[in-house]
Amino acid sequence: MSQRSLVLLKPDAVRRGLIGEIVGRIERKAGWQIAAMELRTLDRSVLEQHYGEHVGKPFYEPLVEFMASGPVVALVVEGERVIEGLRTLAGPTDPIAAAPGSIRGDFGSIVRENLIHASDSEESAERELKLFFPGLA
Ligand code: IDP
Ligand code: MG
Repeated sequence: MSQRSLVLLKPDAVRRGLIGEIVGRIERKAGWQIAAMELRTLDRSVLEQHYGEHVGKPFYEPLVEFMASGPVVALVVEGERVIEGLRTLAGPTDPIAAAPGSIRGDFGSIVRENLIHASDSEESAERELKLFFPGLA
């Protein structure tokens, strides 16, 4: 079941020099391909659409501010069950609860600054890919 997922390496990952480490983990999964990858600084309107489901929650404003605080790396990852697989690779939202071996479990300690975003379903992936890579076939 080949799928596509949108991944963002968040500003903390870029600032801490973890791009290579995290992209390397994704690259080493058998059969997965990086279909697109770009360093970019996100503006508020993109973030408001991306995180629309969280509007009104107490963590929403600081999250949007954090995500706009520096460049992110946006990637499209393609391959067998990448949506579920990338969520497993990332670990759960709270890095302290994330198992060692996962990206969040190995490198994070703060919920907001949890290094990586990965689409959580096929519907989210479709919406997020359109938002971040509208030109992709
Ligand atoms: P996910 O990234 O694991 O899918 P979501 O619940 O969709 O997690 O939340 C989106 C992002 O918002 C998280 O990755 C994290 O950066 C931030 N976040 C979520 N819950 C909290 C919280 O309780 N405090 C601070 N930041 C949060
Ligand atoms: Mg989410």
